[in-house]
Amino acid sequence: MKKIFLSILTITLFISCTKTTKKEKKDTFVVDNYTKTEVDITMRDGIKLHTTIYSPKDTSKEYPILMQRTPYSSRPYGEGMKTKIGPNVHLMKEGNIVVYQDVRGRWMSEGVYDNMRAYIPNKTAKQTDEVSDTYDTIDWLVKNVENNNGNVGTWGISYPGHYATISAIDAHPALKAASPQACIGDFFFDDFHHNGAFLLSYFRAVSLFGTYKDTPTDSAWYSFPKMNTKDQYQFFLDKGPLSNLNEYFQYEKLDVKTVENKDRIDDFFWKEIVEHPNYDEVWKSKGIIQHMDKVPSSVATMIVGGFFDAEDLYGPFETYKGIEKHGKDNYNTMVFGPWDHGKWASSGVKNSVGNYYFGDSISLKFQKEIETKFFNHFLKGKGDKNSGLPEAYVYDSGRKEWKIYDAWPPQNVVKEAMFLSDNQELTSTKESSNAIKFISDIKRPVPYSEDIKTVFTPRKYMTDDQRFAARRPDVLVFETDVLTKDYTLAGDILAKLKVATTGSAADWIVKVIDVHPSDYKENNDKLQDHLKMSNYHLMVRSEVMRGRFRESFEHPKPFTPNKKTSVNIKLQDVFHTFKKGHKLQVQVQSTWFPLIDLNPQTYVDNIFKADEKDFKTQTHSVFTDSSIEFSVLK
Ligand code: PG9
Repeated sequence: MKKIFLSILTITLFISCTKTTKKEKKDTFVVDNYTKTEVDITMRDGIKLHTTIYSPKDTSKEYPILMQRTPYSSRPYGEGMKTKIGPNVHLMKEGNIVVYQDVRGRWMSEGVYDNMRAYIPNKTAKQTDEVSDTYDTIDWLVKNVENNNGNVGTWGISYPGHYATISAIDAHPALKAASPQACIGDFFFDDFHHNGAFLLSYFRAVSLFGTYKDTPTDSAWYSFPKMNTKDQYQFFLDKGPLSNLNEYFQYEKLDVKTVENKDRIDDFFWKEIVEHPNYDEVWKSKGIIQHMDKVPSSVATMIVGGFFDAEDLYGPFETYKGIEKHGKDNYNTMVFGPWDHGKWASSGVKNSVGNYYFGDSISLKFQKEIETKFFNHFLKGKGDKNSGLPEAYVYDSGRKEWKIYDAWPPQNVVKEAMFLSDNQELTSTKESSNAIKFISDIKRPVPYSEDIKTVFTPRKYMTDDQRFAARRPDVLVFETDVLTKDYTLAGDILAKLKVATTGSAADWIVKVIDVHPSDYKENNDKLQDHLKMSNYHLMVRSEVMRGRFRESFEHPKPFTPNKKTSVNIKLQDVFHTFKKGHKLQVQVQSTWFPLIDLNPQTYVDNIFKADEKDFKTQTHSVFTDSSIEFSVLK
């Protein structure tokens, strides 16, 4: 017995030592193979941007420069080194010069930060923006970094993805490849707003970008409002009007104790959000999609996104489509997989979004066979259009398989309408134009998630089971019969609602759901305990339209009470096969809390300044000549 115990102990010790050695080995690759230098590169206006350069120790050959510009820091500064550098481990191990830069006004860089700093066309010699900062940085790098081969690539996810898009505008001639990934296109349609509704679920993230700093710093100068609860639904319901959140943006009162001046705001980003509720020049000037005509054909682009990305969907789709539209001679491709925000960079084998499992090694395959190939072709290889990569590499989230197309959306897509008919039916023909009514109770708004939690940014809800909502009287449900054959959506979805309200303001939310059969069994270890995949109502796509913006995001207007009114909502592209035996379901509702803020349901000029008295429960109607126009793959 004793011998057996000792041998088990020996084996256990051996395994743990091996693991430690293996883990330590993996984590020292950068230290073993790269040197790190930090420089402050001077921009044309004299501001210095802190730049960290990882160069291969093997100086017998030349390497491209892979650069990421970020507001999230190039840490570690000084002694330490990152354990992973570059877009993925393959590019790290093959050897590239990898550069990280703190953008103007962030972390160790000088200057004043501006969220989504507006691009200035035809700048004077001393005018600067992120395009000129990128140009000046690349110019310095190719002239000063040893062993570089004169070719530069940029990449980044989310905000860094936005700066990768920026890099391609009026690009430096050394820039040969850019991969904007989950790239922010416009803060009125990405992240903080969706079609004018404020993402209340981003409440804690505001301070990340709205706290002033006037000197370079290697440690965080901002802090986050303390909610002191795990129940964000109740927290925000109790808070009431958005103006009650101002007190969280008075720096010395981030942990709210007493409130002197209810309306004082120190956070410059919260101030911007509050003072600019409409799509005015402030937001317009910061949107980058309008400048996709300034991406020269000398820069190859690969736009990457996740079909279930809760943060940035508008950005990557519109960036790809914008370059397609203007850059007829550009090499411009897209990759969209079954991912949430940035998951394609994960080293994990199992690919799930929330409760829903898509398969193994999906991210790893992308990193090895697509992303690495893209950069090597344009930075080390021939650099012509024969990259061997497809125009569109997209994952059918219903069939759970990759497909390639020579255009996105695919050419063999047709628009097909389904009508929101009586008896909770989705029908291919308009049956009537009756009004289906529901009470939109601002004291009991529809939750966007069943989970009791507080988020920094929303994520998991994108594939959450929607049965909890389907069983509420203020969520209208419409569905097909059980499908007798596969039905594939490939492209955007346009909800053409005919609605009315007893009030003068309302939000409209549309969700497209894949209802799985009751005998569906693919349970997985990510599934929350109270759920089973049997009859799972998978949310495939969802979107909100703040009704005041139905005709114009710049010039909002009230509803006339009880008047039938058209509200169109564009839902971002999907690629999903509703398989035979499943049903396609559409849900329509008017609150989605606290993903988005509560609409007072009476018209006020600025919801961020609404009072308690403005919030009223109303009765809304959806008419059965409302339709949903799908992009159907034939
Ligand atoms: N787009 C993401 C984000 C922006 C702003 C706040 C929080 C998240 C991102 O950059 O990850």
